[in-house]
Amino acid sequence: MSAPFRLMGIVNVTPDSFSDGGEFLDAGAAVEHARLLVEEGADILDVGGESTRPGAEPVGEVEELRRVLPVLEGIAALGLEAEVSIDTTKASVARAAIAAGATIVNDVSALRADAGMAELVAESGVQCCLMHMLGEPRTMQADPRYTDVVDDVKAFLDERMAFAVAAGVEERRIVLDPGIGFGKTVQHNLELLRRLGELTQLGRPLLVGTSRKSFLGRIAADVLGHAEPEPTSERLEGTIATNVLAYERGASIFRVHDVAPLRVALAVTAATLGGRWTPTDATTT
Ligand code: HH2
Repeated sequence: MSAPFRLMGIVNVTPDSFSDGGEFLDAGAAVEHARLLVEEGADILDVGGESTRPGAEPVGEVEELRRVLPVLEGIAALGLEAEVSIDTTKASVARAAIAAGATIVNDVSALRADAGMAELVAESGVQCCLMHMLGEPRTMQADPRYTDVVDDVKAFLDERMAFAVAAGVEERRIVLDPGIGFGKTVQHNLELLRRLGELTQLGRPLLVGTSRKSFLGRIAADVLGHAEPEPTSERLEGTIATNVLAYERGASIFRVHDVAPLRVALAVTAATLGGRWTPTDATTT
């Protein structure tokens, strides 16, 4: 039986991503990283050429294409057993990525940033992830406020889904994402995870991205008695805890940097919640 969840491995081709900026800027290194992620069990590779970390400056279309296209082409040439997703808010970048084999558009603006994006997704028949973000990356962490963060995010996702469907995107191709860390305080992130089940009422698969995010570094530092947030390399425990919880509350796609440990953690969670475990190799007991 195939796993009841999908792992989306992160391939950032940026100089400034919050956790792995600059590591895979070279196309060859990024493609090799993608290959390793698939070997570890990634079902989807999410390729992005523009950082969306808090305070990040926007990247122009030419530069974004220069970063991601050789990587997308390199991944396609390897013929990996994974779907490819393009993490972009620009229709031109998404179009080129689709031509290079991407089958998912991961738009953190939920089709708001580029007037041409909805039409592109509709006509190309790709899947599309609609994510909640309050404000824009440059300013989103400046005092975000909600009436009720879960109700507000839910209403937003419902509205964006209706927008996408009205633009001709088939509902069955839409995935929804509460946008952990995008215009949210630590409390907002925790509340969204605690009540994630409420978002399943929207009737679409839920994607979550908590991997190595700063709220995990802040909680870990508090526990350990450190003054500064734990570095991104030390946030695996929090990443596992939040993804396990999100699975239990109905999420099915997990956007992560560390595919291998998350695959094991989620497989154990799924087996525990299901009350049974069927070994892949029948000789194992
Ligand atoms: N988070 C990031 C980027 N893209 N897409 C979705 N759907 N959901 C997320 O939570 C999400 C996302 C930020 O993480 P990362 O790519 O590691 O960092 P950066 O934006 O700095 O490149």
